[in-house]
Amino acid sequence: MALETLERARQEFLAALAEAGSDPARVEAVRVRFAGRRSGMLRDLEEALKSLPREEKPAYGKALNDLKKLIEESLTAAQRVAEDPGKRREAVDVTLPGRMPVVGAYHPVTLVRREIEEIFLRMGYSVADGPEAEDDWHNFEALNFPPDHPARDSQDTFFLKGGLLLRTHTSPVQIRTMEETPPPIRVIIPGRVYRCDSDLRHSPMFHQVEGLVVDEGISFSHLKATLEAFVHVLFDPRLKVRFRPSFFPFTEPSAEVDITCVLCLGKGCPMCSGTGWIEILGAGMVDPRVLRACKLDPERYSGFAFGCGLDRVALLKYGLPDLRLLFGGDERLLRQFEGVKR
Ligand code: 2NM
Repeated sequence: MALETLERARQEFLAALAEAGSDPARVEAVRVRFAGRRSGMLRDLEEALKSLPREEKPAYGKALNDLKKLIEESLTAAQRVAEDPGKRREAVDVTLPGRMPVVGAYHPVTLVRREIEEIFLRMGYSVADGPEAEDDWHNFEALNFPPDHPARDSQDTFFLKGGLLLRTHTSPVQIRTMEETPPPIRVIIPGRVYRCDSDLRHSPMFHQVEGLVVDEGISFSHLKATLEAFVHVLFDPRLKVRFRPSFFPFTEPSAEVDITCVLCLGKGCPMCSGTGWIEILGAGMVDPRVLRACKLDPERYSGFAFGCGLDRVALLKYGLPDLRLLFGGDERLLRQFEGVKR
């Protein structure tokens, strides 16, 4: 019976002390209530010892001593913490495992952009960038787009208030480069571009990387060798590169560039629609009219340029089935690229 009283007192004390937290006044109130010299609970419990039957005294006395010790030590610790909250740090269990930080992953488009940047940096190019909101001159006019070209229609291009538009390719940065820096020019320009186009294969925002070389004596063979080297480093040295005649307003001659299908190595498969080839680049010799628009003398200088969709390259390189995976923001896609560095 008496021992139960001690146990109840012990629980009452621990609850009160926990309640008091590290507030000095409340810790002091707990001390007075339980360990106060004149009217504390310990004093009453000591008093009760005297009136116990002799045979109960030893057990009660021992339990009472234990309780006294617990109360005194707990109060001392609580008072220390209350005086200086910094001491609470002493109670931290340093052997507990830490909380793991959430580690991010590079987006596949970032990975291929950086890989392509490295390849061209090693070939002596610089990486340039420019505004995504462009004017008509840099996006169309200087690139020799005729006034009635369909790309200049609001069906295809996002026009902004104030006469600007969202660039439809990164070529305006090439124009700015030619306007601002004298040859020799060797640059690549990665970046976001925008077209009014949205279906399974097209996103209104996508990524491009374009390249430009301008110097005296630059020929189509420089272009071929450059793109072949690029494709061999980026994908596979076994790939063949094929140039098909094409047309762009800003290059003459122009070509569409195919590579051997990276999946079947030319045998023919669903990815290349059985042809064994995949189109990945557009390219050509910079049109003399474009050079002239940038105040460069086409009699002295010639250049080549090329452009490539980064998103498609990312799908090809990482074997992803669908463009929408790149822009869906699904963490489960990104987690598959954890630890992939570039
Ligand atoms: C392409 C394909 C072919 C290109 C041309 C120029 C410039 F500014 F020099 F005229 N920049 N980019 C170009 C040429 C881009 O992308 C498919």
